[in-house]
Amino acid sequence: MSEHLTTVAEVAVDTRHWIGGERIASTETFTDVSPIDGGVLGEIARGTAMEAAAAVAAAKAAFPAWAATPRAERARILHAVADGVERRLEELAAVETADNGALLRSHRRGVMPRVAHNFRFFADWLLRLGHEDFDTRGHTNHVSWDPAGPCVLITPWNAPLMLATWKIAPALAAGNTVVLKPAEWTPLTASLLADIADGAGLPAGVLNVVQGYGSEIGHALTAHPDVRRISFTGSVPTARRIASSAAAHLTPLSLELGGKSPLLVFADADLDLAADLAVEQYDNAGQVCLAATRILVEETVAEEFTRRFTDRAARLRQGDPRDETTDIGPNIHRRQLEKIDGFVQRALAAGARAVIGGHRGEGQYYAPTLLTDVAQDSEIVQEEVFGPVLTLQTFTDEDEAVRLANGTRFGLAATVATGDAGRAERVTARLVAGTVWVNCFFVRDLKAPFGGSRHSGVGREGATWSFDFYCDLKNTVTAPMGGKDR
Ligand code: TXE
Repeated sequence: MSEHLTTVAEVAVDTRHWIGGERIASTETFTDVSPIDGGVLGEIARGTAMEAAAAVAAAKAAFPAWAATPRAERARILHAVADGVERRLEELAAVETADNGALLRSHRRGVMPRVAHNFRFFADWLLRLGHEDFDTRGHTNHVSWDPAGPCVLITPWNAPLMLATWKIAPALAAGNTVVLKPAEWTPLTASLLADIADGAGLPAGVLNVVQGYGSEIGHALTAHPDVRRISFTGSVPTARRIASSAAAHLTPLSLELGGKSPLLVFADADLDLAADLAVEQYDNAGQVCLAATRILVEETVAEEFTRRFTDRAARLRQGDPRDETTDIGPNIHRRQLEKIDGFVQRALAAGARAVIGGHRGEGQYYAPTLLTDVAQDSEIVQEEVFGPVLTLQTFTDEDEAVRLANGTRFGLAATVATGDAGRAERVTARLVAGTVWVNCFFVRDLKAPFGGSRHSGVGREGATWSFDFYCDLKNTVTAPMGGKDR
């Protein structure tokens, strides 16, 4: 094991479940391994239907009191959780990097501060959440945001604590209780968050964290009759499984799924900016749902764009994610690496050309790859790879650009590089995507709705949209008291 790999022993992450304010072990465990060097990080409790039932029961028992807690008090506790995250920021960043291999500097400076912000934002939004009462023929309509009950949150490994707290913060702010199941490849920071929430005064049972495999405890949670909401971020096949188990009890679902987002580069674009935006898609080793993995370039500038892109890509430093100078870390898991390489090798065999990369690196790293000569209906253009693999296609006019951009089953995001404001307006209006960026990428505000169209998801998260999902909206119509005018 590398000498500065953070081990569980060093940071004292509890590897058991957190249910009803207590640490609970399982009879079986699974091994959590670091993608950096394969070092063992811990033996994690492998939950079953039994722990799923216990966690939902704890969430159900804690619900009435938490739902009845005044908004201001709920908001105060969520701010205290954010304080706790900030106090333990270094530890959270180090553990997350050891567990998922993403850059330590991003965790320190970007991700973990955003985790704290998630709690602050939804605590503050709760306090301004309201509806105008209105009158209907002398009757008063009053709309209230009633908490829904226990929520099951199932999260992935590419941005573990960030994505979990996008869900936890609004769910708790709304007055719900939560059972979180983090991905089995990255179980650690969720466990730390349970300690932080406990220290911040969140009552027992309001936040429960269970560990284990999706097909075991994950499935049991989503099929549980007492669960009132399920929010999931992950892959399309898993979303289908969750939707079918949720169907038994008609449990409302929010699904944030994958993407195959385009970056459209028009001839009138600032090509340096466009090349910077393209290279940025290798961030987090390409394991970003929003990544614009399909570069679509206007034919007349394709050669020049490619030159500027490859110049920049050649300067990327791949290596240990704990080093300040590293740009790209390892991929999450050996299985994921094999999956990435499978996509690339099949594309090459089908006639694609690797402008850069096209092969594995050492250990659990994949060489940043750009493939060209790819057909629109090919697997590499249509399927999410979730690794540092981009494709490049050319177009001759706006219509063709939009047709290629919209030509997959996904619709999560799109990025447009152009120097023409009129074109930006025309093109963005025609793109099917939950988020469209013009001459920028990854600028994200919790005030905005976030989510995907088509197979990229169901529902939107952010600000009021999150509360819409996590609340049972109720309209109370009151007749004038003592009124006889019926
Ligand atoms: O995801 P899964 P995987 C995509 C990406 C990647 C692929 C596979 O393309 O290559 O998915 O990744 C839990 N009931 N994304 O297999 O299976 C599981 O335990 C309940 C895109 O790791 O979707 C984990 O907590 N839960 C993505 C979570 O689902 C179940 C992020 C996600 O795992 C379950 C991650 C079941 N039956 C992967 N089966 C994005 N949109 O950002 C699994 N889980």
